[in-house]
Amino acid sequence: MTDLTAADLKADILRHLTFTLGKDAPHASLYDWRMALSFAIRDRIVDPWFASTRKTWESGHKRVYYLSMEFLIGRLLEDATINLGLRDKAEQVMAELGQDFRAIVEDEPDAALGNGGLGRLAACFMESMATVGCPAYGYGIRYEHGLFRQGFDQGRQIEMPEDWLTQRHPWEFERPEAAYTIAFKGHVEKRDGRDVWVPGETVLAEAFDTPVVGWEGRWANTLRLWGAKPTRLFDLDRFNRGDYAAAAEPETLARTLSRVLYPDDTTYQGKELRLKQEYFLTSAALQDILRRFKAGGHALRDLPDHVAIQMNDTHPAIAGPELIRLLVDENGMEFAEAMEIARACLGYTNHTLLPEALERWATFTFGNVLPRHMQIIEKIDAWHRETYHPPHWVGIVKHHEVRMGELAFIMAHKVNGVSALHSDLVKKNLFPELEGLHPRIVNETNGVTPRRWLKMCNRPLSGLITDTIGAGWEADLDRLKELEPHVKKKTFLKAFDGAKRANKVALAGWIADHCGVTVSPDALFDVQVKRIHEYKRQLLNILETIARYHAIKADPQKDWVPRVKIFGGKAAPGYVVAKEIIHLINDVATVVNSDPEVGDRLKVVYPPNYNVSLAERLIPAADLSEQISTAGKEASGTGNMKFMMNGAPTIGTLDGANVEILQEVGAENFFLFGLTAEQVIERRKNPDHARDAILASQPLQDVLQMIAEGAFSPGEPGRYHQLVHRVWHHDYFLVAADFDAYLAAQAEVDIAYADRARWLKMAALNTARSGFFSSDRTIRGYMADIWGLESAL
Ligand code: 26V
Repeated sequence: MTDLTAADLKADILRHLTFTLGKDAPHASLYDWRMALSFAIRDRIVDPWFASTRKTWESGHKRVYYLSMEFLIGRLLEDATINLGLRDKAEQVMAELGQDFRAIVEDEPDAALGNGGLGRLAACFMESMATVGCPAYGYGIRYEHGLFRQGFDQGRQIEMPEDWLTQRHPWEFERPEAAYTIAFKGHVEKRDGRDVWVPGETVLAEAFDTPVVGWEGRWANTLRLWGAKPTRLFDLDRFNRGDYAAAAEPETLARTLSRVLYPDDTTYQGKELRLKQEYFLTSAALQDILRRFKAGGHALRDLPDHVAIQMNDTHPAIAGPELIRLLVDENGMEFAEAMEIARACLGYTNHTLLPEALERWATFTFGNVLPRHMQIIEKIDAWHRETYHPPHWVGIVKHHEVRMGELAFIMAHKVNGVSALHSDLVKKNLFPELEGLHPRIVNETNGVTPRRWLKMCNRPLSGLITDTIGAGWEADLDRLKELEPHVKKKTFLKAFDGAKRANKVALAGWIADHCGVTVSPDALFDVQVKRIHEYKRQLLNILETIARYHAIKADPQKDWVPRVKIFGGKAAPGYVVAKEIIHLINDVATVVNSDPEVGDRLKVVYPPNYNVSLAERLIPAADLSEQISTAGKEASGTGNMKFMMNGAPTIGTLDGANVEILQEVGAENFFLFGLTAEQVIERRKNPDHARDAILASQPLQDVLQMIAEGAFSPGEPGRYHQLVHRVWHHDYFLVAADFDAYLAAQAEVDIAYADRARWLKMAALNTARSGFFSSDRTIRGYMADIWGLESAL
């Protein structure tokens, strides 16, 4: 940790304000102060960063390369100050300079270079790899526009461009010298018996490095994001002919590659630009990896001793064929040896079982964009057939499609799922034949970084934890177990309650300011935040909300436990059904919140534009964590872990990592309901499962009738006819079948919440037993089981 004094820090900030920003303090804006502070903090990361790099070079330590199309990093300033042990000093110094630290922190744009879970996991992993001293590079794309900004127009989602890069990004270092040519298209020729790719297009990938510092600044790694640039800046011939717009075409074309993140993480579409982005990232990364490896003076056959490459889902699965191409075409290695080396280096993480999200490319598109890789893939497929004799329906290229899951599986020495249940389903349902031929599936249950998701976002609670068990739990999260003996003490529970309440009061203020809704901090804050998807069943939650509303109206005098239902999340722009659910939630909010008879008994709020920063605000203030996906569909979930750490019990199904949360926290501290993954499959065999469930449930009938009659769409009763029809007749995610069980579980929640002592104990035990879900534990698992390396600390 840096021993920088407050006076030093202040001098650094003022120096940057003057010499980097060119501003005189009396004229500096919030932006200027943020930049000055960020640069002063960044200066402090550089030392551990260089030291870590130097140490890795000198010891010849193996390195991990994490390839991901998404890194959902969020804001970096406060996180960096915390890991450097400078947070409180920074706050104090800024106050001395007349600046509000919180305002400065919140002025930073939220870097949303990812869709959801997969991208946020990559960001948590970067921080944990730095914390545990795992030498690593993250490789991704420096999207000019991250995930769209969400707004609501009369309850409907609208999408606006996100522009985090319109301001200067103080954390990155541009590396014009680290640039690689990325080729596309063209054809393959035979020359002297060798296959030679003659590309039709090229672009440049230029590196931008962001240092990622771990807890106490003991280690720092690099997040290297690639920006696309034209290999030829300008078409001078066209310019001279007076065609000025066309002259700039190469530039426009190239930049398109790193222009925008694909916002649809639910349905796979075989778009050429997406394939090009995937290859752009992967080829740049692999060229960089081989360059660094060669600079270390090693022979290529020793690559697996020095290099572990992790593919975050199949998006970078072209890494297999690309590595073979580089080894064979550019370094003269034989195919068989190249295969062996590539497989020893590569690992593949699967993050979804949803068939519609599994990547497959038409061989026509693939062969057109990457003709040489298409040849190599066919060769790999043939090699696999001849070596393992799989059944005829198993393979990489089938029905004129390249299946990226199979490609990734075959090219990796280890394949992993992201929770115990999910890994099991990957084995049994996704790759049963391949796993039978050559077993390689392991489990690495996800985790989240407790520095951001507890220490930073929940100061009242993390302060209490430190006061109770002492410092150091941040990097040794199992120590939260030491809270358990205190959970019996009234004084501790009271302090725990106080911390939660402080967060709820703060959130209530924010909701009043930003959503125009008044909520009582005494109400139970019931939170469901995640991408909107049918399988995540936000619909189940809003139907229960309507049932509650209906019941309150029927019996307003009953002793209701007041609730605030909080929703957050974006729908993919083309996902019509998800957008309809958003609209319904907003419509229900309008009706419920303006019903004077309901008052504080029920409120519904849906702040727009859920992102990492909003998660940091909502999760610490949550009383109840909604994790209600159809069993068998949520690979793991990571939001569920964040809620648990912050002392919010889960209402949830036996899905993803909920299973392990339940196991850790104990059934008495978890509101379990719903069909299991096996029962889901059984139930679907009855074609009338939804109808049967609806007819057996009066509350559900009432709810569906209210919606159908236009109770929430007064001017337009037909607005939700399709939605209601789908529940009756096409309820693939079993909302109806699980409805009554969910209602009952919610009633249990009310009873438990009304018993203050019982609730506080449950909440505190959730925090105390969340140690397993630190991403430090996850990373140590990958290091031991997949990457084969030890900490360099
Ligand atoms: C798929 C696609 C399809 C092609 C176009 C762009 C795109 C972008 C992302 C995805 C994959 C989404 C998979 C995903 O995010 N899975 C989530 O991973 C989390 C971390 O392992 C896990 O906690 C969630 O349960 C899982 O849904």
